[in-house]
Order: sequence, then C-alpha cells, then structure tokens
Amino acid sequence: NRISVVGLGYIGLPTAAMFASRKIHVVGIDVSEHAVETINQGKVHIVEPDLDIAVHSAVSQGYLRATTTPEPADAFLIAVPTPFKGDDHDPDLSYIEAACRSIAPVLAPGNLVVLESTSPVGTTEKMSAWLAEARPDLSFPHRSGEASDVRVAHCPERVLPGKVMQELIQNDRVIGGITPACSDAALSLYSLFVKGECVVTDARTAEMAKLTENAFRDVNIAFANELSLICDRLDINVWELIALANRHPRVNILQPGPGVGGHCIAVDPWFIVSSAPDVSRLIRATREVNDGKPDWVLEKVDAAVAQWSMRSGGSAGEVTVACYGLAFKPDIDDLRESPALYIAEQLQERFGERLVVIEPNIDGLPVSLDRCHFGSAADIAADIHVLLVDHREFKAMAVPKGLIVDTRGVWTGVRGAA
Ligand code: SAJ
Repeated sequence: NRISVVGLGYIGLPTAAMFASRKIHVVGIDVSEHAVETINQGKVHIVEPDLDIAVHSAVSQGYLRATTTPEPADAFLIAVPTPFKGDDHDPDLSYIEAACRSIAPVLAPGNLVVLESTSPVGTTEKMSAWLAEARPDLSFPHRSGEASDVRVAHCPERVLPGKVMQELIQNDRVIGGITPACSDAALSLYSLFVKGECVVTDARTAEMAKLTENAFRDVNIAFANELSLICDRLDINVWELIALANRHPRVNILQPGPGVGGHCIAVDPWFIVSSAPDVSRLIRATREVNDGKPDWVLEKVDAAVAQWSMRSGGSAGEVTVACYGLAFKPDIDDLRESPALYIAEQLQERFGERLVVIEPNIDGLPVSLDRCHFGSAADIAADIHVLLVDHREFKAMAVPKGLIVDTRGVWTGVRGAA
C-alpha cells in the first residue's frame, strides 16, 4: 500500500511521517521545491517538537520521499491551506481545487481521497465534483450513496501546535465519508496509526464539527476578553474574578489575553459565518470582540504614557517601553497571526528606538521590527512594561519596576487563586 500526502506543512508533514513510521510507503507532494529538497535530506522546514526525528528516520529508512509531481497511490490525503479570499472573510478554496486537479490524472479505481484541511461545509462534495470533472472516465461519490470507483472523505485534523506528534496518535478522529463506503475506507486508513477512537459521520457533519470546535474555543476566549474590558472599567481584577467564578462546579472560564492568534481559531469561525451569515450572530460578535482586543491593549499603553507624563513631568517623546513576548501563545516560537506581534509593530510606530522587545524563543527580531531593540528579560529598564505572552521566563522573573500593562495576568494576576 502506498499513501500520498498533498501539502507538506504543519499538518501534512507530521501525518506523512506518522504513516511512514508504521512502515507504509509515503510519497509527499508539495509545490515548494525548498520543502521537497529539505525533506528528502531527512530534515524539516517547520518547527514542531519530535517532528525532525520522525522525518529523519522515515526518510533514512526509505518510507518517506517528497516530490513536486503527483504519482499513483492507493490513498491521497489533502492537507493544504484554506485561507481567506482577499480582504473579506470568505474562504479561498483554490489550494484545495489545485490539489484535486493535480492528483486527478493519477487516480485509479479503488483509490481513496481524504480532505484534511479545515474547510467550509460542502467542500468535500465540491472536491468530489472537481475530481469528477477532471476524470470523466471514473465515477466519484455523491450524497445519494451509490457505489463509486473512487472514495472521498473528510477527516479534519485537530492537533494542537506544539503537541502534534502526540495528539495525532491520541486524539479521537471524526471521519466523514460522502457515502458510508467512503467512511469505511477512511476508517481503515486512519486505524493504521490513530489510537484514539475514530468516529464515523457524514462529510458535511465532519466539516461542521471541526469548525464548531474552534468556534467554541473562540466564543469562550471572547467571553474572557469581554470580561477583562468590563472589569477594567469597573476597577475589578479580572484574574481574581475568573478564579473565583471558576470555583463554581459548572463554570470554567478561559483566560483573557491580547487577542486570539494562530491560523485556526481566528479564521475557522468565519467559515461558519460566511455560510449562514444571518443566523451566526454570536459567532460573528465573538470574532469582533477578539479581533478588537489588540487595539484596546494599545489604548491601555497610551493611558499608561499619559500617567507616566503626569507623574514624572516627562514628555511622551521621552518615555521608554518594554514589550514582553511576540509569539501567538506561550513557550513557542510561532509568530504567525500573533496579536502580540501586531501590538509590538504598532508600539514601534509610536516609540521607535525607545521600544525594546523581549522574546526568549527567537534569536532575533523579525524585519517588521527593525527600528526597535531586541532585549533580554534580565536587563530591562523601562518606564512602561507591556506583557503580551505568558512565557515561562516572564512568569519566573521579578515584576519589573515602572508602570505595567499586563494582558495575561502574569504580574498583576492573583497567583495560585485559580
Ligand atoms: N487563548 C487565550 N486564552 C485562552 C486560551 C487561548 O487568549 O484561555 C489564545 C492563545 O493565546 C492563542 C489563541 O487563543 O492566541 C489560540 O490558541 P489555542 O491554544 O487555543 O489554539 P491553537 O490555535 O494553537 O490550536 C487550535 C486547537 N483547537 C482547539 O483547542 C479547539 C487545536 O486542537 C486545533 O487542531 C487547531 O486550533 C487547528 O489546527 O484548528
């Protein structure tokens, strides 16, 4: 048996390595020559714990190989991005469509095609239609349920960045075939390495399940973020408030922060909104609350500058600011879609070289921050300290002297109360 994984990014590459670790021959397909060459040397082009070892051993034992041109296989897994189209929040399915068109010429009767990318409801059926258009000599599944030459299913990934290699094996998997026969084929495939339960449904429900999981988290984070605005207005410590409310047996509020980052939770809920706009009011409001948080943090910094000027008699042109953390969540080096990065860039506009940015998980600042300083947490003297990410280094350090804008409750929260 041979498996082909199309798209060798944060999901495709770990999944390819996982199948290969079960001694299955895997061919990875990617449009990037750089990714393909790196993988064929047994190396990785993305950062994820334990992925380097897995890829190195899969490639050196001959079970994993990468190429830019699709080849025949028994099963094809599609793990390509589904970003927004332009500036609005409509999903861009062009990567999925391109992946379908690229594998269509090598498809054969008995093949299985699985969509792993997080996608709006109906995409798996669209995929089947695109494949059918490109290969009129083969039959593809429809919701009506008749037998088809090729099977098509959706099996959304739900792994947490930073824990991908464990969660791929341990998490339960939702498997949604266009027909029951498609589900059966996908179930046999994932049973090769998944130790969690593989639960079967139809393709549309599987698509919605994945979007729902991330929208659920988004709504819950928005609740915490909204509380932080309300508490600030009412002069209540939001961290203490949440710790107290969470002592109720049926209350479990998440933590406020500077906004929601990463490439999933801030994106996927919009796929629900765009498919049913008039009835997705809460999910839309959630996105607006979480997207509005970084600008609120910037207003808090402006207020701190005004306070500093009043206290010291200094002008806003002299104030120094330190900003702690750039990553989109604690103890990782991933700056993609990070509200902390956006806030630091805006602070650089205001303070230029009077801004120092500390991010212990990277070796130097990104180019967008080339007008401020890169600092280490040990040697920061600044008038205002803005904490953006709850990295372990910041939790361990003494609370710095000066005015504090703490978006994570690391220095101003009620420690031990949660
Ligand atoms: N955040 C808060 N407060 C919290 C929890 C999170 O502000 O209490 C923020 C984080 O700082 C970060 C953002 O939310 O900026 C998202 O972080 P996350 O850890 O909640 O999630 P991701 O984006 O790393 O991964 C999510 C996961 N989904 C769920 O937990 C429902 C993961 O399982 C998915 O596989 C992944 O999205 C994905 O690929 O869709």
